[in-house]
Order: sequence, then C-alpha cells, then structure tokens
Amino acid sequence: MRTICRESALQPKLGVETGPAAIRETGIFKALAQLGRDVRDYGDVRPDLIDPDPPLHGMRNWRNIHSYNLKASHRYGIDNVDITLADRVKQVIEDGKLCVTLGGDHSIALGTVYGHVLASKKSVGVIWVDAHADINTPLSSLSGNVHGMSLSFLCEELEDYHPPIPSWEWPDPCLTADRIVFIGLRDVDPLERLAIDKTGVKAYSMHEVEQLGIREVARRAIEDINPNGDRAIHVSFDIDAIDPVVAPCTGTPVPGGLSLREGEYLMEVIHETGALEALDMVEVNPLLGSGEEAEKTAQAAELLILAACGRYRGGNVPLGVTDLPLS
Ligand code: Z70
Ligand code: MN
Ligand code: MN
Ligand code: MN
Repeated sequence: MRTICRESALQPKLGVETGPAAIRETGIFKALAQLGRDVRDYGDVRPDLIDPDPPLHGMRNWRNIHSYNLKASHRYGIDNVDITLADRVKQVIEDGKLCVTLGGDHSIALGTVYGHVLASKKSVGVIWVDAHADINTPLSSLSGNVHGMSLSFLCEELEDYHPPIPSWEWPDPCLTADRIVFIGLRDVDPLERLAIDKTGVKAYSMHEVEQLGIREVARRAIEDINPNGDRAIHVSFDIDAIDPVVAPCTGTPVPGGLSLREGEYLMEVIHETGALEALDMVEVNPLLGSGEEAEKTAQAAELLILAACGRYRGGNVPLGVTDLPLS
C-alpha cells in the first residue's frame, strides 16, 4: 500500500492545500501499519504556480491544473512541475500498490484517474462519492471551477461538448459512461443532470440512499461499474459527500449528506471486493472552520481511508497473532 499526496492552492477558497497535512496528522500512518499495511508516503506533487493564468473558455486556473495533472510543464515554457500527478499515480499502480491520493480539490481526479487508467492491467471503473456531480463542461459551468468539471473531461461521451483548446493537447477522455457511478449527490446543476441523463452515467443521489439504503446502493454501484468482477475500482471520494455535521471543513458543504456510518460501510464493502486499486480523498479544507471542526473533518477522512484499506469496525486481529497471551 502506497500513499501519495497532492497539494493545491488553485481554487478560490484557500486552505484546501493544507488538507493532506491535516489527514497525515490524524495518525493514519500508524493506524495503517497496525492493519499490517506496508505504507510509503511519496510526498507531495508540488507546482510552482503559473502566473498569470487567465480563464480559458471560462475555466479558471486551467493551465496550472492541466500542467499539474497531466502534461509536462515544458509545454508552458516554464519548469513548474517535477512530475505530473498522472505519472506519479501511474508509477504507484505499476508497483502493484493501492494508490491513495490526498487532495487538494477535486480537479486532481483528472490526473489520478488518467494515471490509473494508463497503468492498470484492467479496465477501470470509478465510484464518485460526492454531494456534487462534477460533470459540468466548460460551457455549461456557471462557476468556471474546474473541480466541478473533472468528470466531463474524463468521460468519452462528453468529448464533443468541449471547446477546442489552441496549442495544448487536450487530455484524452479515458472512461466510458458505463464505468462511472455517483453516490451521495444532492447539489446537481440542471445541465449536469442533463449530462447524466444523456450519457447514462448511473447515479445514486441521497434520494436513492434513503430509498434503497446504503447496503443496496453499495451493492448496485459496484455491480454497475464492475459487472463481471474483472475490472479495477477507483474511488474518488469528495469529503463533502459526508454530512457537514461530521465533516464541516470543506469548500461547499451541503446539508443532508451521508452519515460517517454509511461512508464507512461503503468503503468496507469496496475493500471486500479486492478490486480497489486507487482512492482519492479530496476537498478537506482545515482552514474553513475551528480547530476542532478541522480535526473532526480530518478524522472522518482518516476513518474512510482506513475502511478502504481493510479496517473493519468489528475489529481486526493483528497480523501474525493467533492466540491470546498465555500466563
Ligand atoms: C458546481 C460547479 C463543486 C465541489 C463545488 C459545484 C461543484 N456544480 N464541487 N464543490 N466539491 O461549480 O460546477
Ligand atoms: Mn487517529
Ligand atoms: Mn467533488
Ligand atoms: Mn463536492
């Protein structure tokens, strides 16, 4: 099991770049070691910001996001990234390790999913756990925030809806709609709903969580993206999927979210498939709240990651231990 981290100062509400540090401070490395996981921290992928970076087709910070995630920085005429996030993820996956990426905002999925798809021996299915659908195109977005567009770039069926980008190579979309599923939606823009309907991406909003229960939603979502059990799973987990009572420190909190209990169950079940190859944990922003709220949010992220890595709430026997201490 390998851990890599990413920092981002690219979205308007500053602070999300400190998310990885807050998650590291929970003691997650020790907890993973106790689960018997062999952890390596690859450190941060760090950009020196390209400045200025004026909007392109309304997309804010596009050059920085594109360069950071996907393309060698020489394209931009400056040496701003040592290694792209996609290449880093590719490296971890090729080592045969579970790749955990800590965000940063959700634009990092451009790099993590792309790197995973490039490196995996299997076809990749993505479970996008989020209050938001993040499937705006540059032309449908009302905010210009690329972290609300990540899936539209990744999804082949939406390729024709993207405007041409002069002088840069566009990231090749690498997922078909049948390999994407949403869980936890409750703040979806009208044109995002149209994109979901047109592409046929499966979506379990909080309505379906209420109607079916998390158990059935988890079962169906896994079956949707991995019907024959031969695919790899990528979970892209936006902490704002979890209710803001439990995870308040995030850029766009939306009431009425998943309980931590539901989130942990989902991650436990995904772990049990044995197909999980990559996990993103994004949008933890410790600066948006009190110290106590920041700690609570980071601890929720920690528990979700641990569940994905094999922590079972019923308890885990330590590795190699078969008996209680005698006398
Ligand atoms: C909106 C947009 C979004 C997260 C906000 C919101 C997207 N649909 N995602 N916060 N994590 O701006 O496109
Ligand atoms: Mn802890
Ligand atoms: Mn998101
Ligand atoms: Mn979100």
